Amino acid sequence: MRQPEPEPQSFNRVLSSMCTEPHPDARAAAERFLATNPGDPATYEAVADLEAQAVEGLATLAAHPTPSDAAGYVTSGGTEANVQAVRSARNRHEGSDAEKGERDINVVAPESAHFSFHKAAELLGVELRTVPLDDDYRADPEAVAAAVDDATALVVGVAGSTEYGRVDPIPELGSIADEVGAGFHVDAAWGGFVLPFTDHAWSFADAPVDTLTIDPHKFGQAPVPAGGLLAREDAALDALAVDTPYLETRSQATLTGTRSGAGVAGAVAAIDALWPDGYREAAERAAENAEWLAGELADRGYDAVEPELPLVAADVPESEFRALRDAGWKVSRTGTGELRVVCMPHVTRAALRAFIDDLDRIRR
Ligand code: 0PR
Repeated sequence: MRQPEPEPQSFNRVLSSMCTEPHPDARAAAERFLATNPGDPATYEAVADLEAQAVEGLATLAAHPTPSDAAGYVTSGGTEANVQAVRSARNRHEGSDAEKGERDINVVAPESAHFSFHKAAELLGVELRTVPLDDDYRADPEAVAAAVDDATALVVGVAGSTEYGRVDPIPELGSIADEVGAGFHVDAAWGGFVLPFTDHAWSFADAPVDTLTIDPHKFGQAPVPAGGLLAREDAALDALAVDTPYLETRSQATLTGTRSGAGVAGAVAAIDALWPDGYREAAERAAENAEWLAGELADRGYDAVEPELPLVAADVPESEFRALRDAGWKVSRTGTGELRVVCMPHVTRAALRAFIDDLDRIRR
């Protein structure tokens, strides 16, 4: 007998994810392009044109000086974008061609950097130097300055950290990278679609940013898979290109070969539908929800970390955390065990009220 189709994940009680319900236009666009491959642009021309639009849209969000000819592509996610940023910087680092393997190249990142940088370092044979944070979970510029040297190919700043939603001092980190001739990468994988509506300094306009990660499949409300890698100059992407003898196009800078045309089309449709007003509304609503939740948790005596971007962390005991999971809430924890709630667009005030009601019941 045929098994019933499994129900896809409902977002009702998902408070842990950095992904969200895609915009209906994005869902429809993704379905139309399911069988296309932007990795072969000479064959799949329509999706290749869409990818150029996606890059221009993302570059506009990230205040690239010339969005219409920004370099970049739609990746499979933030991990690929970060790996490629490290690879580009390694390949561009002075002397790296002649001396590969004979000299150690390093990447300096704050401890808050996403684990994709650890994957990158291992894959690419570079040393990852992680640097302690200040007492508000941001990169400490003095510690970064102490860690860099002339073998530093890349300095990383995080604009919207995975655990606490913090924005590193991006301009200061950019200056440090500049001083040692290193590249500078900003990971705005999650933060990139809310930061344009804040006064944080994070973008190409705010610092000497060489490459930047900004993912449509997170706050951009695009279907998975759609990450984004942007570069200030073509040279950053050229450093990734390999020859592709049997394709009509002569080279490929992406990490994967065949890629998701659905991801590309979905990203364009989401940006078309939501930039800027829809994203602004989503960002403002998320910020209000995060403030509200942090306040409710603090009122109940929990040690809640003041949200900077819409992400709330609070010291909730293990037993209560378990009981919330048992009640069906998808919540996660920081490395040090704090409850972590990501106020994505699908997270409504009503859902957060129900969550707090369940917490009150558990505490009784
Ligand atoms: N950079 C940042 C700042 C991120 O937060 C993430 C993902 C990435 C890069 C990597 O992006 P991809 O997953 O698209 O490759 N952050 C994770 C996520 O939400 C972390 C995570 C995973 C958090 C599971 C909670 C959780 O339950 O996918």
